Amino acid sequence: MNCRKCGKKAVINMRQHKLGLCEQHFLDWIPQQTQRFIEKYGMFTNDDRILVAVSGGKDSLSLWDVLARLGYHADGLYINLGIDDGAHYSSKSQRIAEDFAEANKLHLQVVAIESLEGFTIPEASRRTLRGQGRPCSVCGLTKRHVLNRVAREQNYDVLVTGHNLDDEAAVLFGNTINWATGYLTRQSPLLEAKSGLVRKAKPFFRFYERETAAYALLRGIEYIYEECPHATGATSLYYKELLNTMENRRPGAKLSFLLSFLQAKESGFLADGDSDDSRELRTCQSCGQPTTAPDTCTYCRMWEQIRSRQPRTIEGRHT
Ligand code: Q46
Ligand code: ZN
Ligand code: ZN
Repeated sequence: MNCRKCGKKAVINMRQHKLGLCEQHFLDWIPQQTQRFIEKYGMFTNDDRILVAVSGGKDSLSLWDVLARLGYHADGLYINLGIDDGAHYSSKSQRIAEDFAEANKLHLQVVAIESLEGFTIPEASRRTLRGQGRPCSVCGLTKRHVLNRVAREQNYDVLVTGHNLDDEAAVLFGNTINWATGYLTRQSPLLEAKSGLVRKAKPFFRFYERETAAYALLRGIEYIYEECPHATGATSLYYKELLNTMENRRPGAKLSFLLSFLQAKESGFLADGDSDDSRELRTCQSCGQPTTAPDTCTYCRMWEQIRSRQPRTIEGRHT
């Protein structure tokens, strides 16, 4: 296939768009499309201060690169989770994020969970029954809390994440087969700010994972190839595989699954009654973040409990 713009040999063929592009035109196409999505969904403007959640992976670094190329004021936040047994996932991804920021003269701040709360995520996970031995539940809650807290305390207008179409379609698939209507109502490329929760946007939500990977590769962006070691066996990876099988049979299946859902939602498919957004938000007495709990938020209660417990042994007993 040849590039649709210049006729040179295409380096990427996007079957869902029936579009082939050469390197140069692909590297122009990604920012152009990103800008189109930002405007179409009213995500942010040039006047906004943007905080990018940077993990050191291809999606977040490509997103940060694209936003900088488009002239947005975008700073990065890297959260060190302390996942360092074996593959040194955290130290490696932090080094990659820092090198990227330095090379591109971008501002990156680093928050280490161990310095903030006294334990790394794996240590914390061993001290709680939450997540049944897997650290992802502790990790997810902690990341969401810290991202919102930093964005809010430092007056950022919007928090952006590098979620791509494969991520979004997998989440949608999981929520659909479980008919998790509360989550379905909230699944959106843009969540407006409300009661202490900052605005959240996902400017890459319409790009396939292979497109963000190709962008990082062609732009020469160094990123961490390895997944977090705790992602192995995650249900979301299984959903991604299923969706890829569908995509191979019918190019564009993932994109149409997500876009049709967003359209259906727009036209009132999920009535307001299905939303748990109407729950009243109060202020956590300990950290000042919004919560539906009457006094202390789930995050503060979880870390309080983690600090007061002894680690579990392999057999699950307390030492
Ligand atoms: S939640 Fe789980 Fe991820 Fe945290 S422990 Fe690793 S896999 S990083 S997106
Ligand atoms: Zn071309
Ligand atoms: Zn709290």
